[in-house]
Amino acid sequence: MGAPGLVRLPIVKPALDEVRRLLRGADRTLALTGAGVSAESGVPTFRGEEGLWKSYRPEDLATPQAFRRDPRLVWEWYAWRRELVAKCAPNAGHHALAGAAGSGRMSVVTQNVDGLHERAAREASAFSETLELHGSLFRDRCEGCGVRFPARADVDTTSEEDLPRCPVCSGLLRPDVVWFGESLDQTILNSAFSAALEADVCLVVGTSALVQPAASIPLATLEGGGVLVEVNPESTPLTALSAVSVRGRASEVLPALFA
Ligand code: BV8
Ligand code: ZN
Repeated sequence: MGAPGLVRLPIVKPALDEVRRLLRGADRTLALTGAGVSAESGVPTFRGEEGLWKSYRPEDLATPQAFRRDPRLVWEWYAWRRELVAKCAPNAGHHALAGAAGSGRMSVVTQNVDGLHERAAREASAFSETLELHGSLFRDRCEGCGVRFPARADVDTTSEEDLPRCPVCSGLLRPDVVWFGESLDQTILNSAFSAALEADVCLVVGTSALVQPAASIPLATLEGGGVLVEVNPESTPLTALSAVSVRGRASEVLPALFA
């Protein structure tokens, strides 16, 4: 008789029950998400094994200096990401959050620029506006006059002369995302912090909690007397501050939490 096969203990179950209890008791919940919530949709994370930053360094591409130095290279990276993300779809994690947000008891703040939370909300025909802290891959903005446009599908990055130009002032267009060293939209940031301050639970999903000021938003929930719950296969600087930290993937854990 061979040794009994190793049974995969449901180590997550007690944690899930505790999180469900916290969510049921919460009048207001804020979900803060990062690239990990989109990992199972096929969108590469930033710092993971196959991370976006592996092939490029943030200093080289996601900064205004990089864009001034080599707008063609920066546009090439964003055009590649836009094409890749356009083929991705929201996963069960996005849909679970969209459903919970549709009930009006949760708001979603994301660091992601992939638009997948918005798409999940539209598919759920749940009106729940996602606060996009770092902008959107699918909008362009004029470097000159600041006017914004829905992103054009194909960006010609053959040469600097071919890069997209503003029809209003002929200024160079750029992706409407927040680069390192750039300030976030103050209105969006204030809304995120006040939602966190009022939240009974801040559900932190799929972020390495390294990028500021986004990583400080959950601390406002603690200041307001609320608790943190984390969903991440790995630990992060917020793990020690979390009432529960579920070691799991967003597309499995979130549906289980809101089932
Ligand atoms: C600012 C848009 C004020 C672009 C992004 C020196 C000079 C200037 C600024 C600074 C400085 N030193 C520090 C700063 C602040 C800087 C910063 O935070 N730097 C860090 C790196 C130390 N922040 C800024 O510059 C911000 N602006 O501070 O303005 C100012 C102004 C002038 C001068 C001084 C200050 C602007 C930051 C915004 C940058 N833009 N994105 C683009 O996308 O191209 S940030 C980028 O990183 C993405 O938005 C991404 O979302 C974000 C954070 O990464 P994560 O989402 O956490 O992703 P990551 O890969 O790291 O982690 C994934 C996680 O998921 C992991 O934990 C993994 O375990 C987990 N996971 C994996 N699979 C799953 C999963 N979880 C669940 N389920 C799974 N299946
Ligand atoms: Zn313009």
